[in-house]
Amino acid sequence: MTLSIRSLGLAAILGAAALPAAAQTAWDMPTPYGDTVFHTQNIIQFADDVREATGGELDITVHSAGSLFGHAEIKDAVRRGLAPIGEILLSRLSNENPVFEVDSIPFLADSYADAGALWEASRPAVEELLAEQGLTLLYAVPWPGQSLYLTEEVTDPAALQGVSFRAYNTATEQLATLLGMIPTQVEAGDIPTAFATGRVSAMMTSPSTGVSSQAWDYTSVYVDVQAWLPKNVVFVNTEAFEALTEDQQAAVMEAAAAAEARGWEMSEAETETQIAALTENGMTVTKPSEALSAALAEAGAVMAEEWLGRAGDAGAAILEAYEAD
Ligand code: PCA
Repeated sequence: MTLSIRSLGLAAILGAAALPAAAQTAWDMPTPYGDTVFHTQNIIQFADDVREATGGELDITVHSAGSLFGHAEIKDAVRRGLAPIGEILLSRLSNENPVFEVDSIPFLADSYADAGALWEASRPAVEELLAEQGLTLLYAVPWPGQSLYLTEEVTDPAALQGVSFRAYNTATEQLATLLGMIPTQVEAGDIPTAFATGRVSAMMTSPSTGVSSQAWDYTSVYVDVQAWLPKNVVFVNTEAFEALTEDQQAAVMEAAAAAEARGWEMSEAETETQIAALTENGMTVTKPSEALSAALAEAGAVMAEEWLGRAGDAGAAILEAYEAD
């Protein structure tokens, strides 16, 4: 008797387990920046939204801070299907096409309104170039404006001559060179070590990255220029995306649109709070001198012209659409 009840229970459990379960998909998502960075927090929310909207059918695991693939490998990893989805700094692809770099030209779009207009003007071209590689763009979110971190106050731009400068893409390398500095590429996560070991002694980045890398430990002056707002992009391997059900695809697109809107708001809100955090931690927050502003503006103008030369008709079309906005 006992035995038969037990068998019955077992049969019920086995029966339940044998029910056709909804297809479960698990996606690993490599990202370059650390967990405390607002981009990463936004992505974690995106993954939660997707999980909820699909009733747990699509489960995205975020691997932050380059822990699954390094920043330089993420795009190709997703293109080759080694990871179905990922995030990078868009302008890191400038060696493939100058169109990817338009958001890193100093002073071309240095407010959220302008950065939004520039993204609207450049998004179709970016989308198309990624699509050619089997990648589907999901969304883009800008970093707060890029400002100068120095070990001492500089009013005369001549004082920058020979300073070793931390770069994160070719545009920041070019800017450093135009100002007479010596650029070295350093990933965001390696900034503290690069300063501590004397490899670099100046950088231009957002207040967000200044705070996440504790810039007050190795620089003392923040010069608030907010010269450009470079974007991170999130994209998916198109084949992996198309393997999802239609409902799942719609859920991903909806969560992506929400993440884009939320990310732009987070970014803008961070600008002030993270500058305040730099002050609280003892940094001197200053405005650039007239001479320094002029030197930066001149470098920006040189870069804009040089970029247009490289980007040709595609570049001109983006600038035209941007200016028409
Ligand atoms: N932080 C990233 C890119 C731009 C930014 O604000 C970095 O410094 O690497």
